[in-house]
Amino acid sequence: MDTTAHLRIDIDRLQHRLADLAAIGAIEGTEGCARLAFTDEDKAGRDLVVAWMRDLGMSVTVDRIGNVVAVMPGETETAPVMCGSHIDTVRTGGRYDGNLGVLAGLEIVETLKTAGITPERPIAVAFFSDEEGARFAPDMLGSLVYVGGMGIEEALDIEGIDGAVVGPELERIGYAGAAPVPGLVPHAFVELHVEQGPVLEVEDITIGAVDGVQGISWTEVTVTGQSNHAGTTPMHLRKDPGYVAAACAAFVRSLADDLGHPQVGTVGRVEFAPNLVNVVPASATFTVDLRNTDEATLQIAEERFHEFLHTTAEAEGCSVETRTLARFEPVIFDPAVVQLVTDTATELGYSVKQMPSGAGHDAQMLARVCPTAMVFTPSVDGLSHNPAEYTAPADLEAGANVLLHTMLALTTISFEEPSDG
Ligand code: HGY
Ligand code: MN
Ligand code: MN
Repeated sequence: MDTTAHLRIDIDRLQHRLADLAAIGAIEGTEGCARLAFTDEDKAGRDLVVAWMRDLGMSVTVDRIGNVVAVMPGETETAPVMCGSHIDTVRTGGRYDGNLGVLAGLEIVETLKTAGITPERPIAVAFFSDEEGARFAPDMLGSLVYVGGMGIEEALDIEGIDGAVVGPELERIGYAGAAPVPGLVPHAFVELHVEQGPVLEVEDITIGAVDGVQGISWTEVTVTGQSNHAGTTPMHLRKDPGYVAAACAAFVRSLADDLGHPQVGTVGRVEFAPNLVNVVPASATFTVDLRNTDEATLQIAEERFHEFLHTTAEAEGCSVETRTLARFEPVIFDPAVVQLVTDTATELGYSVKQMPSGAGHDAQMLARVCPTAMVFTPSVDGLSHNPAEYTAPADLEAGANVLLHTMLALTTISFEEPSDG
């Protein structure tokens, strides 16, 4: 007799935690919040979530890159089924991006404890450091280190957009933990996350069973020309990096249009120096974010961009330096776990579709070490990385219930080890 089939999460309790966390770094006049990685706001958010983890009687570990893993004991002392996400945000963050996946995990633990249920396997709830990568690139830094995709010394040396360095910032906020990396390999990993795009809402579907994540390419470009007088310098004598940056931004748009869906391209950060109204810039630094579900097409996009950049800069008499900030190939999630999410949503009476993720997520890193999938809930107007980000309570509840029952199923499912033959 399945004693857990009737279990459902408490949406009011989940929404209260979402609101309490969103109050840290709150963006005035909005529902959103700003907690860039390893800032004081991030520390305050971490301290609040760790306190909730401890209040739930979970054992909490902090590793060397500041990832936090809390564990609810199971009947057996085996590898845990893990859920989680991130609680750092971008500067124009919404209250659900990342936070939902972590707080729904705590809600699941509280639901089980309230029902007096001990799962067969331990249940772990994690938040990974610096998922956004907005202050310290690359994105998904904490989970990348957690799975051994980057060495800890290299990660601790990363310099941010404000000149701060990861290692000293972790020390400063008190999250330079002792737990080793790579971290404990979970039995399986499931991440609940808002879709951050329009698909579920447009198709009026409640749950996304996410089957993969598109490839990501982040490049920082620095174009150097010659600062000069904006009034006296004839146009044909200029070496204007500002013009090169602007031409590149326009090219990124036309490149995405030319390659067609699902190719996307964004110039999100631009800095001119000396950034003054009457000075032809000396230099321009900008970022290019290219993404595609197909690796070969993503490489074509990168090649075409770099060709345009160098041709344009050379014609303008400027020099160019580029730095790769992040480069992750597309990821396919474990079909068995994706199907489990799909079946669980259906059994709970929710409409569901299998779909890829346009955004990067910690799950794409955990997929390197264990069977992994994601659960999406709709984003109103497809909006995210915007304080007006919103998901309706009924959809939050649906996503958390699908996560609850997917996690419970995973505590009893064994994945046959890959055959040696
Ligand atoms: O950039 C991303 O896709 C994620 O929000 N870090
Ligand atoms: Mn996120
Ligand atoms: Mn995000």
